[in-house]
Amino acid sequence: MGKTIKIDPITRIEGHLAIKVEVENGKVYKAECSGEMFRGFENILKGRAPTDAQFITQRICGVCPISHGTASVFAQEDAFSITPPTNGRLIRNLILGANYIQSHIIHFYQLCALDFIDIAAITAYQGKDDDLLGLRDWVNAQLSSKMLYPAAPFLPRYDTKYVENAEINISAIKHYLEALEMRRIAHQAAALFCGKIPHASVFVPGGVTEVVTIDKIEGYRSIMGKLLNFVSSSYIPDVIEVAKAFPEYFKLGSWKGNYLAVGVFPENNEKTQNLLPAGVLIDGKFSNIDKSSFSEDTGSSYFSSGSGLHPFSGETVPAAHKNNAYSWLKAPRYQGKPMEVGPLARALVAMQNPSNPLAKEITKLASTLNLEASALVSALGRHAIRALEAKVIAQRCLEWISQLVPGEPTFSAFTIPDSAQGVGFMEAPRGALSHWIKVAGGKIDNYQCIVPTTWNCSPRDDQGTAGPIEQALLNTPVADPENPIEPARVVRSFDPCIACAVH
Ligand code: NFE
Repeated sequence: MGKTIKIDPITRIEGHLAIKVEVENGKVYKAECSGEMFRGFENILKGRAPTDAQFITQRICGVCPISHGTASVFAQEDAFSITPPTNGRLIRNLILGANYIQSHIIHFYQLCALDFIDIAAITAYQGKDDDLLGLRDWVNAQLSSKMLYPAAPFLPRYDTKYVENAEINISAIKHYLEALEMRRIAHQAAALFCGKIPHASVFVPGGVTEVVTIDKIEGYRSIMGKLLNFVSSSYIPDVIEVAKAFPEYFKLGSWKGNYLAVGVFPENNEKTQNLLPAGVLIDGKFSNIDKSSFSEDTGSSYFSSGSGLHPFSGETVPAAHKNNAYSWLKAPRYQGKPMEVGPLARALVAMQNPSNPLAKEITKLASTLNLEASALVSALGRHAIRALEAKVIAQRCLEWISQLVPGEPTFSAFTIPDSAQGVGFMEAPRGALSHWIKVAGGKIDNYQCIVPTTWNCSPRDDQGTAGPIEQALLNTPVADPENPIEPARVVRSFDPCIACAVH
């Protein structure tokens, strides 16, 4: 007799994602991903000035607002036929780069590491580090209190196997604390060029409204150097330690997937070349992106909107009591297929060109760890790629910062046509993001966001085909149904964000 396990919410911070798995003979044989809230941003945007969109859509999320702001101005640039000047393109890359790095660091340390690292090791810490001593004393005091959840967010936790080596645990806990500081300074670096974080004030179609000065260049360079150092000396080594302790997660979380990456960090003003390139892999076969191949099904979603619509004609009509629906996410499809997006998709696309910097880093790590290429398609593969990506982005940001020219323009002028449409393709940290805008009478006539987590946490489509995470969970072992750490580790490797994913 099978057992149903529901983990709700499963994300440590980012929104209301519930996972339901059916387990028989110790393995998952059916899974459902449910986004449990309605957003309605697409409806809020209708009838407004197009240039409101880059500010309103940033409020979708506090983690990846830069991606939404950028996708929005990219969509308008496509619609208005404009390109930014070089300074504008570089500043956007620099803001986004800092935002990516903080997102990856937070994902590993704050959202996932405690699934692997033994946080309880801190209770017996005998060293001299002030931060660790402070944490030890706080955790011990909490544990001896009568609070309902003492020492949250560290404890309680699943009763399972964690890293056993005390030195590795203590070092990772120290990095957990340092990661918070890294996030703070990454925000500071971005804010040098975008006014404030999380919701930046400088994005306009055609570039950014910030100017370039030597003090901003030097401030950014100094912070990015510190971030690169943390990524290289703490983040990547910690992921490797987790990988050594849990090698089975180079197999778990895989699926016979298709992959979509829409390209990010433009290397030219026309956005035809990207540091992390665009492409589609279906059944292992590579092709370029075709804008007409996108659609969203609503059969399993709490929407009465038409199903299978292209995003230019997408609708967002909530239907909270719809029969047979189980998610506030729609089911995005490319050529009718579910697609995994995110670091793994970016890596598989980048590896089509072995001289791509991310591809080179992955090849090096795979050889250090003696991994088969197939090991990348896994929960640990996603973690490892994210860490390497953070390094590649930080390195490239240090080059872009040197290419800024004080005094040169940072935006191009534009006019809003009476009628136009455009798409902004942009890789957010969690994967392929696209904003689709239709303008009529100079106002927003329709706006749809198809977001990374919508792809990954997609519910079943109208054909009954499960989404990527629903498929990646199949056959995941669950040793103890009271402590279902294995599906939690698999789902969290995708870094879901439900505030972004729902419509
Ligand atoms: Ni709310 Fe986001 C990213 C976007 S997620 S975090 O990255 O776009 O699906």
